Parts: sequence; C-alpha cells; structure tokens
Amino acid sequence: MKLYDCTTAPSPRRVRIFLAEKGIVVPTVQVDLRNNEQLTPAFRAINPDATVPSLELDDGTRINDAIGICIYFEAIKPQPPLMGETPQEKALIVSWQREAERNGFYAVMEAFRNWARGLKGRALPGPYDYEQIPALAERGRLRIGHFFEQMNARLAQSEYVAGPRFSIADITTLVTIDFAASAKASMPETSTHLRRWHAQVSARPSAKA
Ligand SMILES: N[C@@H](CCC(=O)N[C@@H](CS)C(=O)NCC(=O)O)C(=O)O
Repeated sequence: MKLYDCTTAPSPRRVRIFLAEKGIVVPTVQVDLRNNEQLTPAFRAINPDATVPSLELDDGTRINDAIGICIYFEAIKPQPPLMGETPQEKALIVSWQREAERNGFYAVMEAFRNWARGLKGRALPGPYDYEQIPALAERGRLRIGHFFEQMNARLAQSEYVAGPRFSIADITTLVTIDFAASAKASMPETSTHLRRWHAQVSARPSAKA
C-alpha cells in the first residue's frame, strides 16, 4: 500500500491526521505540487484527477479521495472510531463533516485559489485550467467569516464538532481553519468557543501530521 501525499497541502493532511489518530503507518510518496508534478503524464496515470491524496492498495486499486481513503481505513481498523459507531452518531458525523467541507473547506479554497499569485490559471485543482476570478476570492473570505461564526455557535454547545467525541468532522474543521491562514483569514478574538476547541484539537499529537 502507498499514499501519494504532499506535506504542504490540506487535503492529504486530512488523511495524515486520520491515520495518526488510528496509529496506522502507510509508506508515502511525495508529489511536488509546487512544481506541478500532479499534472505530469506519469502522475495522471496514477490519478487522472491530478490531485492528492491518492491511496494505492496492494492489488493496484487506487482511491483518489480523502474521505474515501478515510472510509477505507475506518473499515479495516475500526478503533478508535472516527466516523461514529451508532446509527445516530454516524449520521451526525457525516452531516457535520460535510457541512465543514461545504461551508469551510471550499470557502477557503475559493478565497485562496482565486487570490494566490502562484495559482494564476489554476483556480481549481484538477486536470483543467481555470482562470482566477477576484470576486470569488472576496466572496470566499466572506464565507470564511460566516463559517467561523457558525462553528463558534456550534462549539458553544458541543465539546467536539459532531458531539462528545473527536471525529473526522473535527479533522476537516481543523485542517480548514489552519488552511484559512493561507488566505490570510484567522478566527476572530470573539470566537471564544471555536478558539477553545482549536487549542484543544491542535494539542493532539495527530495535529502535527
Ligand atoms: N478529490 C480530492 C481533491 C483533493 C485536492 O483538491 N487536492 C489538492 C491539494 S489540497 C491538489 O491535489 N491540488 C493540485 C492542484 O492544485 O493542481 C479529495 O478531496 O481528496
């Protein structure tokens, strides 16, 4: 098995944190996104979507999606559970993880990729080139602000994002908030609950992954 990774990119970090929480070690191959190695014919033969992470299984099957990869590892090593055990817990974790992805992760991506100089002509990851749209960077920043508010309200009521236990919803939210720094967006001082939670999950050894 091997994981195509890039230590500076947020999507593979979601998988790295997940693996660290599970205590699973997988050999990794670094893909140099800075020099567009993901767009080379050699890497596109591995993942036609030209993105990382990608997990190659021993039978040659490839899983080209961060959450797909996490689902695989949760199934082969259920403990500690990061995707819930009861039907209710599973449903809530998926709901919160998707919400963090839609309202947070994609908002940061919109803000960052439509603004960063180094990403001119690469406003979206993947095999096609798209021009940056400055208005989308602005909208993304607004959305990030709303995400901080929304998560602060949630974490006023709940220890972790999806309930009383750390889960994949926390991983997506943590990676999103740290990624927001690349779009020069940080949690407001007034978001005390979000800040409490961020300090708590950042202190877990897995956060270094
Ligand atoms: N389907 C993928 C998308 C992952 C993705 O967007 N990866 C980014 C790094 S965070 C990437 O590979 N970008 C390549 C590029 O910018 O060309 C997933 O969620 O796992």
